[in-house]
Amino acid sequence: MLKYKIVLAGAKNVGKSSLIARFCDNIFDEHMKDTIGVAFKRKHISVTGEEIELNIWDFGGEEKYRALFPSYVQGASGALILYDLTRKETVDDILNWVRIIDANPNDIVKVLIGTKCDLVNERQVSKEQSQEVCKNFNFCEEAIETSAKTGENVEKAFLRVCKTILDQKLVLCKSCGKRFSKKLKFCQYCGAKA
Ligand SMILES: Nc1nc2c(ncn2[C@@H]2O[C@H](COP(=O)(O)OP(=O)(O)OP(=O)(O)O)[C@@H](O)[C@H]2O)c(=O)[nH]1
Ligand SMILES: [Mg+2]
Repeated sequence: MLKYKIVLAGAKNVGKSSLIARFCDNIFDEHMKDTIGVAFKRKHISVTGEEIELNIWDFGGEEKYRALFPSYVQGASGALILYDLTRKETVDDILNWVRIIDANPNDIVKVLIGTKCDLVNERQVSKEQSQEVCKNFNFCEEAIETSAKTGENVEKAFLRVCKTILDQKLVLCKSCGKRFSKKLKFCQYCGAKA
C-alpha cells in the first residue's frame, strides 16, 4: 500500500481540525477545541485504483507553534493550506506557510483551500482573489471552497492532493497497465523497462 504524509496549515481557527474531522469521521463540532501543537489522523482511501494510507498532520495555527512548522513538514508529499473565506486577513497569512513548504527539499504538492463556504453572507474573499493567490504561489489548479459543516467539497480537497501526488510520483506501465514508481527503471509488476 502507498503511504503519504499530508500536512494541513493555516491561521488559527480557519478550520483545519474541522476539515479533517469531516473527512475522516464524517462529524462536525461547532465547538472544536484549539489544536495544541500537532495532531495526527490516519485514513485509507482508494484513488484511481490505488490504495493509499494517508497520514494527516494537523498543525495548531497559534503563533507560538510556528517555529515547529519546518520540522513538521519533513517527509510530507502534500500540503493543504487553508484560509477562512469569512476573514480576509487569513489570506495574508498564506505566504508564511508557503515559504516554509517551498523551502523543503521535497517537492510538496500544494492545494489551496477556502473554508466555511456555508457562511455565504459573511464572505470577505472572492474567488478572483483566491485565484490570484494560486497563480502567484504556484498552487495546484484553482482553490477549492469547502464547508466542514455541510461536507461540501471536503472529499474533493483530499482527492485533489492525492491524485496530484500520484501523477507526480507514479508512471503508467505501457506493458501491463499498472502504475509504478518513477524512481524505478523497471515496472515492479511485469518487469517491463520504464
Ligand atoms: N460555519 C462553519 N464553521 C466552521 C467550519 N469549519 C470550522 N468551523 C468552526 O470554526 C472554528 C475553528 O475550527 P477548527 O477546526 O478548530 O480550526 P483550526 O484551524 O483547527 O484551529 P487551530 O487548531 O486553533 O489552529 C470552530 O468553532 C468550528 O466549529 C465550516 O466549514 N463552517
Ligand atoms: Mg485545530
